[in-house]
Amino acid sequence: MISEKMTDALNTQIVLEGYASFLYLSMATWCDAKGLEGCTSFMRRQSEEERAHMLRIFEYMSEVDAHALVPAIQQVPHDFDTPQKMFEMVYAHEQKVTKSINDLVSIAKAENDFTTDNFLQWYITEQREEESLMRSILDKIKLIGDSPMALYYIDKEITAINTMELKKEAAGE
Ligand code: OFO
Repeated sequence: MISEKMTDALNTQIVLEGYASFLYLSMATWCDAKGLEGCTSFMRRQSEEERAHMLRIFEYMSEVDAHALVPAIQQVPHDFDTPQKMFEMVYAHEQKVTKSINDLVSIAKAENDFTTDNFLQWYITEQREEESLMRSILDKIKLIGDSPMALYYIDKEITAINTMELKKEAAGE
């Protein structure tokens, strides 16, 4: 059994992961409307990943006999201006998630809740990888530029990155 404070904090994390899943789905559909196929697939996959992150918390809470709450669907933005601005928003959201995970770990440590601390370590690694991935995408976009002509090359790069991520997933990494 975990504390009430930890239960509430994990439920707040569920809200963040669920929001990320819908935000990234909205980004996917925006990319689709712009004809950016690579970005669409990338954001669709990211959206699914976030849903999996959310469900992982549900499973953990069930194991420790805590009540996981299904969050309300919050309205997400529908327009992202340019791929660069969109990925900046993704990066900012991932940073927010990282901070929230770090706060959860602090609570777990303060409560000597070693089980939850152990559960959260997976998220620590995941967030490091996600932040690094988004930073590298932003670096590439900055190199290519964000002009209408550059969009084709950005989409090609994102297609290659997405293929790599799919390979990693298939290999269980
Ligand atoms: Fe689940 O928020 Fe990042 O990956």
